[in-house]
Amino acid sequence: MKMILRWFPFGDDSVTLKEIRQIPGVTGVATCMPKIPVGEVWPLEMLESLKKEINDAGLEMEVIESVNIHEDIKKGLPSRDRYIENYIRTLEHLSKVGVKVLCYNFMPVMDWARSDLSLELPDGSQVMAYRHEEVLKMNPKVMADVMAKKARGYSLPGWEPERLDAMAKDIEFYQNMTQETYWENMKYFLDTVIPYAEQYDIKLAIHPDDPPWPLYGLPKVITNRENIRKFLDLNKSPYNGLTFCTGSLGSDLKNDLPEMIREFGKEGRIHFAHIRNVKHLTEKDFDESAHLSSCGDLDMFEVMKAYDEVGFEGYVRPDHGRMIWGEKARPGYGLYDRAIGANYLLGLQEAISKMKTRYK
Ligand code: DNO
Ligand code: MN
Repeated sequence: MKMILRWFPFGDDSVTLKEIRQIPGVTGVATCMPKIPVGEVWPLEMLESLKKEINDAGLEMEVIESVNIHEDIKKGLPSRDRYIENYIRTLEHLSKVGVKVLCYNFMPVMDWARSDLSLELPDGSQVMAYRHEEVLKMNPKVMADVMAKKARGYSLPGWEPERLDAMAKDIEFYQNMTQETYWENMKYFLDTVIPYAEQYDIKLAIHPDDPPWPLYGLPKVITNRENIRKFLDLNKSPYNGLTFCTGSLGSDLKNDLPEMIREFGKEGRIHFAHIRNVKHLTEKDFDESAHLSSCGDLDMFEVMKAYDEVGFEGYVRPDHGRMIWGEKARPGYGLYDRAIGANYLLGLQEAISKMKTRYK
């Protein structure tokens, strides 16, 4: 497996490429183009200069996380064809700069949800946290109504009424759509794009929904073994694969992660592994924790052993870390805890593979 770290370009990250290069065993980054509006083509020249910057720092740019999917594609609107065409052109450009894996998600309206981006634990570290009841109260539909009544022209930054209104309208749209239609829209996207992914030799790797259960009546599809099987069967090309995120899928304790890694990994459908741990307070309330097995509910030894068993040769990154040692960084994406995580995972991997070959 190739160990990489997520890195945000164009001065958007407090962590530098030079620092990433100094983490033992890390050979590249997963990066993105945050300035390009969703649905537009990523310009080749920008990708070329980004690749040069990353390569000059001694790192590889073989993974992109993410090229986001325009909402019209998820909604199945007639305008989706134009956005899918743009997606394909972006794929073509990515192939020209040697990208091998593209991570994306197919979550409606919003990416992952948390109630707290910086919850302080007794040891002084800060983590992202999820409290189900609080997240339910953040429902943009409800918030939009409350703001309309109370705002009188003022609003908190990021909670502007227009923004909430638009989100509320989107949510309503999906509430009137059956889950089956959502799956069909997904299939339409995959069947159009995957032949190009094959041609350009870029593996598509969908990220699971986070949390892996329904919120605000929105469809959630990449949540468990059964649904992932259904997703992989929508288009059976090996280029239609997974970003297997232990933190997202592990938020539902019913998911047997090592078993799922063995099943999908054996079939060559996992292209990118996100590894992080979660600690549950109740069935649906959890804190993101340090990577170590003893710090959370997930058994990282079993996770790494499952990857070893299936001969996983894809990319792996330590997912969200805690904020420690006074670091000020993007929540989940500080340097220190992710560096510790990467080396813990590499340590497990070394032990597992040497036990196998040296002490049969
Ligand atoms: C959380 C992260 C995600 C991921 C996006 C990919 O587990 O890995 O935010 O980056 O969902 O599109
Ligand atoms: Mn993840």
